[in-house]
Amino acid sequence: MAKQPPHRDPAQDAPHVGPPAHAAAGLPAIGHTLRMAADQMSPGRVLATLRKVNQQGGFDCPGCAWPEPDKPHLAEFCENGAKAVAEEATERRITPEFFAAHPVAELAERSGYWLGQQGRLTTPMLLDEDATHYAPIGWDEAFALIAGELTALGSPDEAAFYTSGRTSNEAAFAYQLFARRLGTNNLPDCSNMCHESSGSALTETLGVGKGSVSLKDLYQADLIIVAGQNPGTNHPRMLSALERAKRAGAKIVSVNPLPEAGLERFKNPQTPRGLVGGGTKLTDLFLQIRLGGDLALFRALNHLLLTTPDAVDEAFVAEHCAGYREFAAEAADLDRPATLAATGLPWEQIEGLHRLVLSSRKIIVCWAMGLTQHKHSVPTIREVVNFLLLRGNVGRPGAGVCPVRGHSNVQGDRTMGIFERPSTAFLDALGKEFAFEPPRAHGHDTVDTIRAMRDGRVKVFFAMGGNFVSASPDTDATEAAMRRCRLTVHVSTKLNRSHVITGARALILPTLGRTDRDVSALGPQFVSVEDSMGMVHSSRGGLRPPAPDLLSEVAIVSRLARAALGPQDPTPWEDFARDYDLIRDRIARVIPGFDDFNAKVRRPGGFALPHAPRDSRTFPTATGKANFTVNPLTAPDVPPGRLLLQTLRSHDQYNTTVYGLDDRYRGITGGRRVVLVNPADAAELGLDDGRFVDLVSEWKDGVERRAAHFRVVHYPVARGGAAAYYPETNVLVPLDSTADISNTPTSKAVVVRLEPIA
Ligand SMILES: Nc1nc2c(c(=O)[nH]1)N[C@H]1C(S)=C(S)[C@@H](COP(=O)(O)OP(=O)(O)OC[C@H]3O[C@@H](n4cnc5c(=O)[nH]c(N)nc54)[C@H](O)[C@@H]3O)O[C@H]1N2
Ligand SMILES: Nc1nc2c(c(=O)[nH]1)N[C@H]1C(S)=C(S)[C@@H](COP(=O)(O)OP(=O)(O)OC[C@H]3O[C@@H](n4cnc5c(=O)[nH]c(N)nc54)[C@H](O)[C@@H]3O)O[C@H]1N2
Ligand SMILES: [Mo]
Repeated sequence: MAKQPPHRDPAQDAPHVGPPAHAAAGLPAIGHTLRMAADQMSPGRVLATLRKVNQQGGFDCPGCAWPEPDKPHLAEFCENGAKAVAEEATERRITPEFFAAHPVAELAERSGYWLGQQGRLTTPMLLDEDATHYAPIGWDEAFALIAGELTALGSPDEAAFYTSGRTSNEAAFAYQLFARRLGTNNLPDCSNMCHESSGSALTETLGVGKGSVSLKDLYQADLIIVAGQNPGTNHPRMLSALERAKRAGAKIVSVNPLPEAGLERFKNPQTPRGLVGGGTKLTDLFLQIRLGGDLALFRALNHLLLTTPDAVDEAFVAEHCAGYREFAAEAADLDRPATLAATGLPWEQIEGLHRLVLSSRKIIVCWAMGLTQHKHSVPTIREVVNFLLLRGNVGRPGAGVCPVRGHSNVQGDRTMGIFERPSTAFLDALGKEFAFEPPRAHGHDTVDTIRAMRDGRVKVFFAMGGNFVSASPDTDATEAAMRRCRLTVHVSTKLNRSHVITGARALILPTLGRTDRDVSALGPQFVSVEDSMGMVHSSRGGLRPPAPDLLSEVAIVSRLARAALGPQDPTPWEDFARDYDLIRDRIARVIPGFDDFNAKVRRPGGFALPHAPRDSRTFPTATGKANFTVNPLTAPDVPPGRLLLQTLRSHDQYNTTVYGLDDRYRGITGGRRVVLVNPADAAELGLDDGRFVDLVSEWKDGVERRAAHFRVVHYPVARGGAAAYYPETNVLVPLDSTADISNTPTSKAVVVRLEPIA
């Protein structure tokens, strides 16, 4: 088994701890942005690039999926978006000489940070069987090699096609078509580890697995509850929207085990007040909930609403909802001690929120990974839906569900059919358009793909972007599974760990990113993306690509499809690669809401996809109504002497891409191997601040999972919980510890013991 990269290189990882910040952005963010960008690019390129982020006619920020306002600010990007752009637009290059100089075994010992710092990939590279180094390979040879391996499989289901959420709509549509023409629904994606719990809960209850609000709704809301999300770091532009809502009179409640600086106060760098003044206080009520306590909180709120006269919108419930009677019967009782234990909140705070709810006509609940990565995530989000339905807060202005998506096009990829469990309607439409019979059996999601590779049932692993071995749970198990494959292939912009933990043979196929100019034989092409609020718009990169013969993702899929499916396949792959309009014409015919796609996508600002609950209060569920559900109280069970660990993001990373070693708002600099522990818990465990510990995860399979050498930081996290960064801690997340129904790894709930290092 591959050794994990060095546990601690004192020069690289020596965390310093200062006081956490109480406000986000402001002047320091601007300075930080420019320094990071200048590190990767010349000043002219910095300006040329940042000027085009999120502007009409420019490119979609490869950072998060937060929507652009109608009239984008001249600098409609944020510190962290700028880092994402700089990471991609860097002028550093990885050439064949780099691979000749570094054996793969050596690269596997390097940190992910180091790998990412080497620059953009420029040449297709092959690691042949028993070779020690990657060597250059031509594009045609590479496609022939993959086609050969695919053809040799006993069944197309022995291949899996992963997608990370940056892939454009056009590339995603072509990619899923290729997989299905080949004959498999094995289309795992990063969403399986991300908002799958939201999709599952929302599809069952509302009939659409996406958010129901637009930016305009946020500006009109009376109350916005932000639960399990750290927008100051992960969706910084959301703070501008919250600020605007706040100034229009909204109250904001944050529900989080950590006091996150961005939610406390926001210094908008686009306004004079934000640059030199005190900024805007955002949070009116902070509920410092225990990890996994949200189901208990929303159940308690629902109980209070049900027992308050006139609190329920009875007309809405009668006309639009099903399952109310069963739900109300179950929620009539409240186990107050269990609620207090699960939430860790004083009862008065829950009552305080109840009062705020009663005085608010229009309510929005926003959430992200703090709600989706628990064993009971689907019931938790269903209970959030119950809460909103009770007072008719779905399908009218200023109200609704707002799962805040992660990757910039993760929502669009799913809309395009990147899903291991596609609907019958989708497959029927796809089959009709392309005159074939798509496979009907469900495919593997991310966790099942790992199991299948481990068991030898999947032999070819192909990834459209992402960093599968570092993003997936149970790093050692996942790496062992990858190594069992016949062939692993990565279409990537940057080098990462998944390229050096390989199957018997491996390919790296370099590709264009969002910022790069994409010119086909026909001329300049553009792509499209869908944001977290269902707006679709175009994205056009403007930079000279890092190497002359880089292919776009669309071109890679098209040429691979031709090689693997043969000349007899009637799909016009060559035309698709030349002219993305032709792909969009097909999307328009297969996917609802995309009619007239080519015209609508050219409108400034793009267009909104239909959303039945939002648009017409109709609910395409099994009952034809919005469904109340019964969700018994459950909360994580942590044995004495143990803590529940959540794995989260620092301010200087984008998922597995580490930009730097600081987490500015949390006061941590110069290192990432830290574990945040409440001082009272630390005292009970006898752990002084500054002590070094190993994190050891305890799971019922008895396997010891250990992440070595973390500095204990006394930090105001909710009691009983701890926090440390992903991906260093993925080694601790057991493969089989997943959410019920959605099968999402429980990245926010890992039982650990902290073993002091002598
Ligand atoms: N700069 C930057 N931007 C990003 C990303 C990035 O890595 N860097 N990643 C992108 C992606 S793919 C995603 S999915 C999003 C992720 O966005 P977030 O979900 O904000 O990311 P996390 O860092 O995982 O933070 C989880 C938050 O939930 C809280 N939390 C954890 N457990 C619980 C719980 O049980 N209950 C409650 N109420 N809160 C809890 C944590 O304290 C933390 O504040 O961001 C996207 N944007
Ligand atoms: N423990 C723990 N694990 C987690 C999470 C957690 O909170 N805790 N979060 C989960 C979540 S929410 C997510 S979304 C996943 C993320 O999982 P992934 O999406 O698989 O991981 P990323 O780190 O975003 O992928 C980064 C790589 O994508 C490639 N890339 C970047 N841009 C492009 C592009 O335009 N095209 C192509 N082809 N490649 C590109 C680069 O090579 C880069 O190295 O991780 C999950 N894993
Ligand atoms: Mo995500």
